[in-house]
Amino acid sequence: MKEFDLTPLIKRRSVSEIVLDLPCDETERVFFNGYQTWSPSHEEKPSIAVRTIHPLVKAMGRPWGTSRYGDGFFIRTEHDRPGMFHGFSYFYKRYEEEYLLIASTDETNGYTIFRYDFFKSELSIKKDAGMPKYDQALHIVAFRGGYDEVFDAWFEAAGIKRRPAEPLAGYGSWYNRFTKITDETITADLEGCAKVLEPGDLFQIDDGWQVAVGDWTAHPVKFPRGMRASVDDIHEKGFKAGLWLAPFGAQADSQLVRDHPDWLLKHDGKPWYAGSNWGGFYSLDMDIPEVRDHLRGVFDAIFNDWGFDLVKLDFLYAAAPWMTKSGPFFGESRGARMCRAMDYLREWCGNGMILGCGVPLMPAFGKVEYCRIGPDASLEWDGTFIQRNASLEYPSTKNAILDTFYRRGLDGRAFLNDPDVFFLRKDNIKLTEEQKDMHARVLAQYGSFFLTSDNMGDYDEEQTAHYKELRKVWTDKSFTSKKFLKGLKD
Ligand code: 9PG
Repeated sequence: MKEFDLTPLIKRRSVSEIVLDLPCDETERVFFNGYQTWSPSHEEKPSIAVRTIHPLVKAMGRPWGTSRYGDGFFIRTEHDRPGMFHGFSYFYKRYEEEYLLIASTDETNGYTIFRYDFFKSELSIKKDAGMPKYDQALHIVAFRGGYDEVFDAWFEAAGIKRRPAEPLAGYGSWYNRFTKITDETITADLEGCAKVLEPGDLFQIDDGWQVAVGDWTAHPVKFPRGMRASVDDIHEKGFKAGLWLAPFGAQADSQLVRDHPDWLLKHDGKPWYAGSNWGGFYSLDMDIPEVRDHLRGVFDAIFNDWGFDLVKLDFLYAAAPWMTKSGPFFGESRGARMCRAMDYLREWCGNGMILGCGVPLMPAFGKVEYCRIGPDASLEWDGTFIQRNASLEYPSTKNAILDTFYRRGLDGRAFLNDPDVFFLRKDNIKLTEEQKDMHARVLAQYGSFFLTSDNMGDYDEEQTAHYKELRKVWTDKSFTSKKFLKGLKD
């Protein structure tokens, strides 16, 4: 496919920015890719006001770092202003089935940030560059055509190939028991899964197994047998074993923070607080050689001593909130830093499979086998009132469905998309039967990961049959209705 020539649209340009004259009308839609995994990434009517966090709420959330999950601490937006959009690494506008895709071919020198002003008909494309000693240039391409055509052309032009991997179905422990997992609950869930899942499926242990975030050893009371014993049990049932961790995070009350306060990433001389989870956590500075040695050792234990097949690497955004402020990479941009973090992870994990999560997407392209492409599924349809208003990256089944659909172009090109889990259970869930079914069908159709977080041992015959039917949709991609978009969107 031939590149689309943007030259006639250029209003102004410099090395690191292009401003295009790009009128849009109400019959067209624009797509902006959110900062990271959990960020809303939807097609929108160009004249609407997208959701932003109220400035007062943002200020109130400061002690909890509520804007540090997303780009709210470094991107300025005007609250409630219609016709203003921004996003990262790729953008498209659509008229019916024709797409104009403008996308970055290289983020190793920084993020490509798209900002659109509908009322001015202006699209600015700007490199979030580092200091002048680093390449400041935009690297973009544009294509016009059908959805798959333009995405194929982009990945071809960028020379990005996904890592070979197979789609995975299975179970993840988070969305039922959350951190309240123990050797007993894992064993019980494993027995339940063995009744419904198939050999080769994934059984993934999520947050809650460790002593603390930062202290990546099995919790001695919750997992007295150690993690190797769980892996052996999982393998015995014929499943692949997965383990969650947040390698660039350290919770405030961890042993790591007590022993090595010097390992924390500093910003303006203070440790960078990366979010409120686990009573608050900090970022580790990967430019400290001891931090890299430590993490290399953590992955060595997980893959080689304990025998896990896959790691779910979460809260990865914490590695690169700012331009690098010290060390040999002084002055590199935040996007460059994030790309480098992904290279380290790839190196430390060797050929072990990685599921990326909480990560700016393009730095993960071709680096991880699987990547979460949306927010956490929530037990209520659209999160809680506080969650909805505090952050854009909040757990929401509704937003999980939308991101799954609107980021489907990445699936099988950048990595295999993980749209997060679905639910068929009847207890500990506030979704209606209809919502659960629609959610599961959209995930089955547009995702390559197909996990539930139910205790499958509790499924009755009807639920088991429902699971099997959905699983067939997942393998055959036989669900075609787009009715779910009605009611979620215009
Ligand atoms: C474990 C969980 C699960 C889940 C991940 C991630 O914006 N937030 O406050 C926010 C917190 C947690 C979170 C997502 C967003 O969940 O996506 O699958 O592994 O961590 O702690």
